[in-house]
Amino acid sequence: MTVGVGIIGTGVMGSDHARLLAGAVSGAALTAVFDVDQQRAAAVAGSAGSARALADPIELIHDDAVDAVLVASSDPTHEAFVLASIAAGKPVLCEKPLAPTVDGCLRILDAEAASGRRLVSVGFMRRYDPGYVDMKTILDSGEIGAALVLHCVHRNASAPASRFRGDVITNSAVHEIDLARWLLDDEIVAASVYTPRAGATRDIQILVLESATGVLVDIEVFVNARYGYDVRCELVGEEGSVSLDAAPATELRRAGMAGRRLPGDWRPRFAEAYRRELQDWIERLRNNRNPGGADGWDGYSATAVAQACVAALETNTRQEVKLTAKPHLYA
Ligand code: ISE
Repeated sequence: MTVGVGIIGTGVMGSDHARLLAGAVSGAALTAVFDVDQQRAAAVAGSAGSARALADPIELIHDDAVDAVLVASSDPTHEAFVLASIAAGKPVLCEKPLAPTVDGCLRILDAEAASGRRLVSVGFMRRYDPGYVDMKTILDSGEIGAALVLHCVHRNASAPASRFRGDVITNSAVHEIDLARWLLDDEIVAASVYTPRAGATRDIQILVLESATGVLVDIEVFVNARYGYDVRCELVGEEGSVSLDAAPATELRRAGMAGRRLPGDWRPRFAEAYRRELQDWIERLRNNRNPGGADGWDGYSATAVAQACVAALETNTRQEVKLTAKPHLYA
């Protein structure tokens, strides 16, 4: 069975997913796309064989050629499209965040629980990155003992001027928030946020998260680092540590220097993670298995922690994260 996928939103990520579905993922066919920019949608449809550009996102969700929906539109629109997909009984992979507000995420959890089926996946693609998977395997094997501290660095070369304050957390650091929960298999219970030079710039922030079992997570997120896209992390355990450096593994030596070339943004760095994420989504749909990767609960929990971080930033206080009881569907 080939899974027909419809994509809502064909900007940076939507068009990248379209390219992967059309050329690098087996068992899937891109059948329909929608974008508020109809020309952009038509161009993406044209580059992916027989896909049609539709004029209405809800029509796309209900289209007979669409077995599963991929939501890659702007963050505030996610909730409505995920809810409409659940109402249509169709599996939906939503780019992060599941919804920007905690209430929006809770409405999605309620709708999914009422449908009685696991339909929702959230695009926290780092869970599929071979380096992070290796880190988790090492931690789970017990080789470095119990986790104590997770240090993370997340730098973007640049970010639009409109992106400051909370967006730095909800759009960028949210990846590390999900990663920490997944790697440690633990929930985050409290958050504090610091900015250098008495808050003169909010392009760079340090988030300190506390997990339920007492692990500390520090995240430096810097959205205007200028020199390139740079994501690193080190997990310190009682008996050793495991670290993940910036890709690629190759080192260039010339003109008196040795180093790695850094990409301009996240797409080259996480290309394999995106491909594996989509392949796994399709494979599980074809075999009638529950989706893998981040589920609705993970999407909700990441947004709850991100919002606590935003409140910590705004109020300069340590914020506790209070999660609702985990619904049985996600047990
Ligand atoms: C972007 O939206 C992403 O999702 C990237 O993975 C992340 O590294 C970047 O900071 C975000 O702006």
